[in-house]
Amino acid sequence: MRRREQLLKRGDVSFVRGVCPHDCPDTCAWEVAVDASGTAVDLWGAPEHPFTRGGLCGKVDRYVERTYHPDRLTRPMVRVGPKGSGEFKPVDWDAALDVIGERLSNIIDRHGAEAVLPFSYSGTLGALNGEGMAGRFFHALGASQLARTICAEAGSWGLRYTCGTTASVDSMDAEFSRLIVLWGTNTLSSNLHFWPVVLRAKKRGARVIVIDPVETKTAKAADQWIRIRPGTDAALALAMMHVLIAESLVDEDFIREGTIGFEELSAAVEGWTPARASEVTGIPNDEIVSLAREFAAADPALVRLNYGMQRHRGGGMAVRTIACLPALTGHWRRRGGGVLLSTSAAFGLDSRPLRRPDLMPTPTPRTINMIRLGDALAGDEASLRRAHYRPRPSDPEVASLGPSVKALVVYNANPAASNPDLAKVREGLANEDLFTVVLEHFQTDTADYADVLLPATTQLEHLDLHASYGHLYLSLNRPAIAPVGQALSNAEIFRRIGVRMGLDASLFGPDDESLLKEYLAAQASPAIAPISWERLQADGFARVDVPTPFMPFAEGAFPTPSGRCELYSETMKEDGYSPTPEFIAPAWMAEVTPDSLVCVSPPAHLFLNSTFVNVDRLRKKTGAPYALMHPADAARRGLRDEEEIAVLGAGGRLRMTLKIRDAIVRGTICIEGIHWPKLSADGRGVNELTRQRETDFGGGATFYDVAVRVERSAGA
Ligand SMILES: Nc1nc2c(c(=O)[nH]1)N[C@H]1C(S)=C(S)[C@@H](COP(=O)(O)OP(=O)(O)OC[C@H]3O[C@@H](n4cnc5c(=O)[nH]c(N)nc54)[C@H](O)[C@@H]3O)O[C@H]1N2
Ligand SMILES: Nc1nc2c(c(=O)[nH]1)N[C@H]1C(S)=C(S)[C@@H](COP(=O)(O)OP(=O)(O)OC[C@H]3O[C@@H](n4cnc5c(=O)[nH]c(N)nc54)[C@H](O)[C@@H]3O)O[C@H]1N2
Ligand code: SF4
Ligand SMILES: [Mo]
Repeated sequence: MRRREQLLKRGDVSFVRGVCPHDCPDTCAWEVAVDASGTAVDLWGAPEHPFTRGGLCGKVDRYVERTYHPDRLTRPMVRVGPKGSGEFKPVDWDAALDVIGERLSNIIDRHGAEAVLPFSYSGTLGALNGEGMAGRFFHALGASQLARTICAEAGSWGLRYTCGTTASVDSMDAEFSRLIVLWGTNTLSSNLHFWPVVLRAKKRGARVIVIDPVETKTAKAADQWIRIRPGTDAALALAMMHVLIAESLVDEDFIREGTIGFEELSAAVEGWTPARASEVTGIPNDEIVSLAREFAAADPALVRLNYGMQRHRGGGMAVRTIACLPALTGHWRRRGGGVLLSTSAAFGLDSRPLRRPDLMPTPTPRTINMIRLGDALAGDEASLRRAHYRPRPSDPEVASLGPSVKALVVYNANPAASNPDLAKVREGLANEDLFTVVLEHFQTDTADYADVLLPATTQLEHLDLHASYGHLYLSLNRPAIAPVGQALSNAEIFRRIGVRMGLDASLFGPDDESLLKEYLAAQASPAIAPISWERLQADGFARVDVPTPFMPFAEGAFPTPSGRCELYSETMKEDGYSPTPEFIAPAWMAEVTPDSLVCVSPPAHLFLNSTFVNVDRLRKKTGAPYALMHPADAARRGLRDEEEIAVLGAGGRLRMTLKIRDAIVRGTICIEGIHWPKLSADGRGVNELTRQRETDFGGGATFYDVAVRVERSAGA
């Protein structure tokens, strides 16, 4: 806090409370220092926030630098060069809105409103500038709906089938755990502020185990690293349950009162001996047995599971299987025990008052799965059919396909870097027939394909309200500075486009503050109802009103159809799945040949998805893209450390440097992301290698489930 004290002495600096907008579980509260000229000079984590505790991360520490970056988009622009060339000329807002209003209206007249597709994800998690106002606009328009599946669907469905909700425990209660299993998550990079909680638990004597194909920073800092083959987590969990049941390490009372389907589960895990799981996962037999025993003995154990194991064909079933573990051992009874994925459901926020789905026409417009953007834009019927959202095997094929996509409006997302099957995405975006509007801070790979490129404000410049998926605090972000250049908030941009298109201005509210106040006031959830706007303004954040400790399943009551933890789920059966846990082999297993490897591509420490890649200092520290490979795999191919290699996948060929380390499971390579293709030497990105294939539950993305080949680069 030296920075704060020094600035306080200057006297001409004021401090504005806000919150980090990024898609990160930590949702840090921050304070921005603004000088007399209205310029932000610094920012830091709010010291009084129980989860933030005064520190941001290495990325967001650079948020002021990113905000005033010389490449910031500051004026609306229209395309002058060929599609994808990134050549634009600045125009004023009126002219830009004229073009958008006219083109969208023409498209709707000729093809219907479903020909317009919004494309967005989590560039900001703000209630208003995320999907709040955009949702309202696209609902009123009757545009196609987008299934926002790129990140978290498989696991959410897996937990809901099993426990009825994703709201399970308070992340801060991990302090009271005796065994923390960090399963498919790189805490020190992607959930940094959970680490101090882990350390507090360690001080009380807890052990920490990381289950990951890669020896990440987190794995290095843990007591034990269990190296697992990608996509095989369900097999490990099945074998753990096999041991728990075979050795009578279960909590019979909890099973009787708090679960249904123990008999069926026992039958399902009977054949899953540790020896069989060892063959599938690559984890030694005795390591599996001792993990199960240690899990049972810990009083209590917590599985902090995140997204790593979800990005595979069987990702949903993997999470569903792991979620059964604490019900067998009764860990839910004790503070700090259970399975924790996301805390957001505990907020009980109702997004409808902002997004207004009631404005949609009937029948409701079709829904397109975002991970199939490439298919959605391809223009042929078979591809469009595949792009329709069908999250479960029981979902029938759609009867009517609807029109081809003629207009795409992208905000809070960078699909030309972050979507699977980039070649197909680029091909779709390059179609001269497609009218594309992009709202952005920077000229990303996606922005290069825009017909109209609009400058959006950053979190320093607009008002918003934030829930969190990593803790239990609701936060208000107050604007600290005036918009940079002519940037406008997403909310204001959609308000203006809506009015231009002849929608009733009163639909979009008088201003952002009134909308957010109304939204908060409309919340019926008992967790939110006691939190007033005034309190958020004064304090910046407030804990949702749930009990401390938050242990919703402690008595064995779960919000499932049976009211219990469903080891056997009738709903799953109806939806077309096995009602009991099972191992669904990852897609790569059927594809690997003797010379191929499976490729995982988790986030780089200093990037936030594709954000911050253009902040020079962070990109230089991260270095150019590289692939991590086990020494045995490298030796077989005659490859040397630090040499140039080519990685070949379904959608193309990437050049990068090879790093040979004994820090990854054999048969796997790891390429951290998400670098901007346009800033990489070969103009290509890691998602050239990934495919438009859904997870078992919820139609999620399978980024870490691809087979690739690696060879010495021809250019080397
Ligand atoms: N610094 C930083 N933080 C971030 C992000 C970022 O880009 N950068 N992104 C944010 C977002 S949007 C998200 S969704 C989260 C994601 O953060 P996490 O939940 O941590 O998930 P991932 O980073 O996808 O993967 C975590 C780990 O899972 C491993 N893994 C891959 N496949 C498997 C598998 O089959 N089984 C197991 N057990 N492990 C596997 C990877 O090697 C990786 O180390 O992080 C958020 N936080
Ligand atoms: N290979 C591989 N691919 C992945 C992943 C992986 O692990 N491996 N992770 C996947 C996951 S989990 C996710 S969540 C996705 C996310 O992938 P991306 O779409 O790359 O997400 P972000 O980088 O968070 O944000 C996207 C854009 O939103 C913009 N933005 C931020 N705030 C605002 C705003 O207020 N207004 C407007 N108009 N724009 C704003 C930012 O400038 C940024 O360019 O990537 C997925 N892709
Ligand atoms: S990205 Fe995550 S860790 Fe970094 S400041 Fe934002 S919320 Fe905190
Ligand atoms: Mo994500």
